[in-house]
Amino acid sequence: MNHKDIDQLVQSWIVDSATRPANPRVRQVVVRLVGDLCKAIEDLDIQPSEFWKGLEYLSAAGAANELGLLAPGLGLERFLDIRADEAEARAGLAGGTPRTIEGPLYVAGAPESNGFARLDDGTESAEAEVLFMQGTVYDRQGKPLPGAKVEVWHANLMGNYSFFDQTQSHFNLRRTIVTDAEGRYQFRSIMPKGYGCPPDGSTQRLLDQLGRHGQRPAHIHFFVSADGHRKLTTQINIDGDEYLWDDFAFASREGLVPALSKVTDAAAIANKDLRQPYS
Ligand code: MBD
Ligand code: FE
Repeated sequence: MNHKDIDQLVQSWIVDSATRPANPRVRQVVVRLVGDLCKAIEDLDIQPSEFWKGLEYLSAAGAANELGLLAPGLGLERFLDIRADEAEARAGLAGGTPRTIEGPLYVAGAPESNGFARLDDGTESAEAEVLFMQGTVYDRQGKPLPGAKVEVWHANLMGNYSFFDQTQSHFNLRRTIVTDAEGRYQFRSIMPKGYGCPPDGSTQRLLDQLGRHGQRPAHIHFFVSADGHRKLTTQINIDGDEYLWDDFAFASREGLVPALSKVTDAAAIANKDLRQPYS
Protein backbone atom coordinates (compact mmCIF):
# COMPACT_ATOMS: atom_id res chain seq x y z
CA MET A 1 0.00 0.00 0.00
CA ASN A 2 1.35 3.49 -0.76
CA HIS A 3 1.93 6.08 1.93
CA LYS A 4 -1.01 8.27 0.88
CA ASP A 5 -3.44 5.36 1.19
CA ILE A 6 -1.95 4.50 4.59
CA ASP A 7 -2.49 8.11 5.76
CA GLN A 8 -6.13 7.96 4.57
CA LEU A 9 -6.71 4.67 6.36
CA VAL A 10 -5.26 5.93 9.64
CA GLN A 11 -7.27 9.15 9.29
CA SER A 12 -10.48 7.18 8.79
CA TRP A 13 -9.79 4.88 11.73
CA ILE A 14 -8.61 7.38 14.30
CA VAL A 15 -10.05 10.77 13.29
CA ASP A 16 -13.15 10.23 11.15
CA SER A 17 -14.57 7.55 13.44
CA ALA A 18 -14.45 9.80 16.51
CA THR A 19 -17.91 10.33 18.00
CA ARG A 20 -16.87 11.97 21.27
CA PRO A 21 -14.80 15.07 22.16
CA ALA A 22 -11.12 14.42 21.54
CA ASN A 23 -7.84 15.83 22.81
CA PRO A 24 -6.55 17.40 19.59
CA ARG A 25 -2.86 17.22 20.50
CA VAL A 26 -3.04 13.57 21.55
CA ARG A 27 -4.94 12.78 18.37
CA GLN A 28 -2.42 14.64 16.22
CA VAL A 29 0.52 12.80 17.77
CA VAL A 30 -1.14 9.36 17.70
CA VAL A 31 -2.26 9.71 14.10
CA ARG A 32 1.27 10.65 13.10
CA LEU A 33 2.96 7.86 15.05
CA VAL A 34 0.52 5.15 13.91
CA GLY A 35 0.84 6.34 10.33
CA ASP A 36 4.64 6.32 10.53
CA LEU A 37 4.59 2.85 12.07
CA CYS A 38 2.29 1.49 9.35
CA LYS A 39 4.59 2.98 6.72
CA ALA A 40 7.59 1.31 8.33
CA ILE A 41 5.70 -2.01 8.43
CA GLU A 42 4.92 -1.60 4.75
CA ASP A 43 8.33 -0.40 3.57
CA LEU A 44 10.33 -2.91 5.62
CA ASP A 45 7.84 -5.74 5.07
CA ILE A 46 7.70 -6.29 8.81
CA GLN A 47 6.22 -9.72 9.45
CA PRO A 48 3.51 -10.36 12.06
CA SER A 49 5.95 -12.46 14.08
CA GLU A 50 8.38 -9.51 14.11
CA PHE A 51 5.62 -7.08 15.06
CA TRP A 52 4.56 -9.18 18.06
CA LYS A 53 8.16 -9.70 19.05
CA GLY A 54 8.55 -5.92 19.11
CA LEU A 55 5.48 -5.51 21.31
CA GLU A 56 6.73 -8.20 23.67
CA TYR A 57 10.07 -6.42 23.79
CA LEU A 58 8.51 -3.08 24.75
CA SER A 59 6.27 -4.77 27.34
CA ALA A 60 9.25 -6.44 28.96
CA ALA A 61 11.29 -3.22 28.87
CA GLY A 62 8.42 -1.35 30.51
CA ALA A 63 7.82 -4.06 33.12
CA ALA A 64 11.53 -3.91 34.01
CA ASN A 65 11.37 -0.11 34.24
CA GLU A 66 13.94 0.21 31.46
CA LEU A 67 12.14 2.55 29.04
CA GLY A 68 13.98 5.46 30.65
CA LEU A 69 17.23 3.67 29.82
CA LEU A 70 16.21 2.69 26.31
CA ALA A 71 15.39 6.31 25.39
CA PRO A 72 18.93 7.63 26.01
CA GLY A 73 20.43 4.45 24.53
CA LEU A 74 18.62 5.13 21.25
CA GLY A 75 19.69 8.79 21.27
CA LEU A 76 16.14 10.04 21.80
CA GLU A 77 16.91 11.92 25.03
CA ARG A 78 19.92 13.56 23.42
CA PHE A 79 17.75 14.55 20.47
CA LEU A 80 15.41 16.45 22.81
CA ASP A 81 18.47 18.35 24.08
CA ILE A 82 19.64 19.19 20.57
CA ARG A 83 16.20 20.66 19.91
CA ALA A 84 16.30 22.62 23.18
CA ASP A 85 19.70 24.05 22.15
CA GLU A 86 18.27 25.06 18.79
CA ALA A 87 15.26 26.72 20.40
CA GLU A 88 17.53 28.70 22.74
CA ALA A 89 19.76 29.74 19.86
CA ARG A 90 16.73 30.98 17.91
CA ALA A 91 15.60 32.95 20.96
CA GLY A 92 19.08 34.51 21.29
CA LEU A 93 19.60 32.76 24.62
CA ALA A 94 22.56 30.53 23.74
CA GLY A 95 25.65 30.41 25.94
CA GLY A 96 26.74 29.34 29.38
CA THR A 97 27.47 25.81 30.54
CA PRO A 98 26.10 23.34 27.96
CA ARG A 99 23.12 21.22 28.89
CA THR A 100 23.10 17.48 28.61
CA ILE A 101 20.63 14.72 29.39
CA GLU A 102 19.11 13.98 32.79
CA GLY A 103 18.99 10.20 32.43
CA PRO A 104 16.68 7.94 34.42
CA LEU A 105 18.37 7.96 37.83
CA TYR A 106 17.55 11.29 39.52
CA VAL A 107 15.72 11.12 42.86
CA ALA A 108 14.13 14.22 44.40
CA GLY A 109 14.43 15.14 48.07
CA ALA A 110 18.17 14.88 48.71
CA PRO A 111 19.49 16.52 51.89
CA GLU A 112 20.12 20.24 51.45
CA SER A 113 22.99 22.33 52.81
CA ASN A 114 24.51 25.77 52.29
CA GLY A 115 27.74 26.20 50.34
CA PHE A 116 29.25 22.78 50.97
CA ALA A 117 28.20 19.15 51.23
CA ARG A 118 29.84 15.79 51.56
CA LEU A 119 28.00 13.45 49.18
CA ASP A 120 29.34 10.03 50.12
CA ASP A 121 28.43 8.13 53.28
CA GLY A 122 31.97 6.81 53.73
CA THR A 123 31.23 3.14 52.97
CA GLU A 124 33.68 3.07 50.04
CA SER A 125 36.34 5.28 51.61
CA ALA A 126 38.88 2.46 51.82
CA GLU A 127 38.87 1.89 48.02
CA ALA A 128 37.78 5.25 46.62
CA GLU A 129 39.72 8.31 45.56
CA VAL A 130 38.49 11.44 47.33
CA LEU A 131 37.01 13.98 44.95
CA PHE A 132 36.55 17.70 45.57
CA MET A 133 34.67 19.96 43.24
CA GLN A 134 33.84 23.62 43.45
CA GLY A 135 32.25 26.14 41.17
CA THR A 136 30.25 29.30 40.85
CA VAL A 137 26.75 29.73 39.48
CA TYR A 138 26.42 32.83 37.28
CA ASP A 139 23.30 34.47 35.92
CA ARG A 140 22.91 35.28 32.24
CA GLN A 141 24.70 38.62 32.72
CA GLY A 142 27.70 36.83 34.27
CA LYS A 143 26.96 37.93 37.82
CA PRO A 144 27.48 35.33 40.60
CA LEU A 145 24.13 34.05 41.83
CA PRO A 146 23.76 33.49 45.59
CA GLY A 147 21.01 31.17 46.82
CA ALA A 148 20.92 29.04 43.65
CA LYS A 149 20.16 25.36 44.09
CA VAL A 150 22.82 22.92 42.85
CA GLU A 151 21.50 19.35 42.91
CA VAL A 152 24.26 16.76 42.46
CA TRP A 153 24.00 13.01 41.98
CA HIS A 154 26.39 10.31 40.80
CA ALA A 155 27.25 6.62 40.91
CA ASN A 156 29.42 4.73 43.40
CA LEU A 157 32.49 2.58 42.67
CA MET A 158 30.23 -0.09 41.16
CA GLY A 159 28.65 2.43 38.77
CA ASN A 160 25.39 2.15 40.76
CA TYR A 161 23.06 4.84 42.11
CA SER A 162 21.42 4.91 45.56
CA PHE A 163 17.72 3.91 45.60
CA PHE A 164 18.14 1.97 42.35
CA ASP A 165 20.84 0.03 44.18
CA GLN A 166 19.20 -0.98 47.45
CA THR A 167 22.53 -1.87 49.05
CA GLN A 168 23.42 1.84 49.38
CA SER A 169 22.13 4.15 52.10
CA HIS A 170 19.31 6.49 51.13
CA PHE A 171 20.60 9.57 49.27
CA ASN A 172 24.17 8.30 49.21
CA LEU A 173 25.95 10.41 46.55
CA ARG A 174 22.95 12.75 46.23
CA ARG A 175 22.87 16.26 47.73
CA THR A 176 21.40 19.71 47.17
CA ILE A 177 23.83 22.58 47.77
CA VAL A 178 22.63 26.19 47.97
CA THR A 179 25.23 28.63 46.63
CA ASP A 180 26.83 31.03 49.14
CA ALA A 181 26.87 34.84 49.09
CA GLU A 182 29.40 34.73 46.21
CA GLY A 183 27.38 32.20 44.21
CA ARG A 184 29.77 29.37 45.07
CA TYR A 185 29.19 25.71 45.83
CA GLN A 186 31.67 23.02 46.76
CA PHE A 187 31.45 19.36 47.63
CA ARG A 188 33.49 16.43 48.75
CA SER A 189 32.68 12.99 47.39
CA ILE A 190 34.31 9.90 45.91
CA MET A 191 35.48 9.57 42.32
CA PRO A 192 32.64 7.66 40.62
CA LYS A 193 32.92 4.79 38.14
CA GLY A 194 31.01 4.65 34.86
CA TYR A 195 27.56 3.12 34.61
CA GLY A 196 26.84 0.01 32.57
CA CYS A 197 23.37 -1.12 31.48
CA PRO A 198 22.17 -4.23 33.36
CA PRO A 199 23.84 -6.99 31.27
CA ASP A 200 20.73 -9.19 31.14
CA GLY A 201 18.26 -6.30 30.81
CA SER A 202 16.03 -5.28 27.92
CA THR A 203 18.17 -2.30 26.89
CA GLN A 204 21.39 -4.30 26.70
CA ARG A 205 19.57 -7.08 24.80
CA LEU A 206 18.67 -4.59 22.08
CA LEU A 207 22.11 -2.95 22.15
CA ASP A 208 23.62 -6.41 21.58
CA GLN A 209 21.46 -6.81 18.46
CA LEU A 210 22.77 -3.43 17.28
CA GLY A 211 26.39 -4.33 17.96
CA ARG A 212 26.67 -1.63 20.64
CA HIS A 213 27.96 -1.54 24.20
CA GLY A 214 25.90 -0.09 27.06
CA GLN A 215 28.59 1.81 28.95
CA ARG A 216 28.77 5.39 30.13
CA PRO A 217 31.95 7.21 31.13
CA ALA A 218 32.26 8.18 34.81
CA HIS A 219 30.13 11.29 35.26
CA ILE A 220 28.39 13.56 37.76
CA HIS A 221 24.88 14.93 37.22
CA PHE A 222 23.67 18.45 38.03
CA PHE A 223 20.45 20.40 38.14
CA VAL A 224 21.09 24.11 38.67
CA SER A 225 18.04 26.23 39.43
CA ALA A 226 17.06 29.61 40.89
CA ASP A 227 13.88 31.64 40.98
CA GLY A 228 13.42 33.64 37.80
CA HIS A 229 16.03 31.65 35.89
CA ARG A 230 15.77 28.70 33.57
CA LYS A 231 16.86 25.40 35.05
CA LEU A 232 20.07 23.85 33.75
CA THR A 233 20.30 20.06 33.48
CA THR A 234 23.84 18.92 32.84
CA GLN A 235 26.67 16.54 33.72
CA ILE A 236 30.43 16.57 33.86
CA ASN A 237 32.54 13.66 32.64
CA ILE A 238 35.70 12.45 34.30
CA ASP A 239 38.65 13.04 31.97
CA GLY A 240 40.66 9.97 31.02
CA ASP A 241 37.74 7.52 31.16
CA GLU A 242 37.93 5.00 28.31
CA TYR A 243 34.30 5.76 27.40
CA LEU A 244 34.72 9.56 27.60
CA TRP A 245 33.76 10.05 23.93
CA ASP A 246 32.03 6.69 23.50
CA ASP A 247 28.99 7.11 25.74
CA PHE A 248 26.07 4.77 24.95
CA ALA A 249 23.73 7.65 25.91
CA PHE A 250 25.51 10.30 23.75
CA ALA A 251 25.71 12.78 26.64
CA SER A 252 29.40 13.82 26.33
CA ARG A 253 29.92 17.38 25.14
CA GLU A 254 32.80 19.82 24.74
CA GLY A 255 32.83 22.06 27.79
CA LEU A 256 31.67 19.33 30.17
CA VAL A 257 35.06 17.70 30.84
CA PRO A 258 36.68 19.85 33.54
CA ALA A 259 40.41 19.79 34.21
CA LEU A 260 41.30 17.51 37.12
CA SER A 261 44.15 18.11 39.47
CA LYS A 262 45.43 15.18 41.41
CA VAL A 263 46.86 15.83 44.87
CA THR A 264 49.02 12.89 45.99
CA ASP A 265 51.51 14.51 48.34
CA ALA A 266 50.49 13.57 51.88
CA ALA A 267 51.80 16.80 53.39
CA ALA A 268 49.97 18.87 50.81
CA ILE A 269 46.74 17.00 51.58
CA ALA A 270 47.26 17.39 55.32
CA ASN A 271 48.10 21.10 55.08
CA LYS A 272 45.54 22.12 52.53
CA ASP A 273 42.03 22.81 53.70
CA LEU A 274 40.35 21.48 50.58
CA ARG A 275 37.04 22.86 51.77
CA GLN A 276 38.34 26.44 51.52
CA PRO A 277 40.31 26.39 48.27
CA TYR A 278 39.34 29.84 47.01
CA SER A 279 42.14 32.34 46.73
C1 MBD B 1 23.03 6.80 33.78
O1 MBD B 1 23.74 6.96 34.90
C2 MBD B 1 22.78 7.88 33.04
O2 MBD B 1 23.26 9.04 33.49
C3 MBD B 1 22.07 7.79 31.84
C4 MBD B 1 21.84 8.97 30.99
C5 MBD B 1 21.59 6.57 31.42
C6 MBD B 1 21.83 5.48 32.19
C7 MBD B 1 22.55 5.58 33.37
FE1 FE C 1 24.18 8.87 35.36
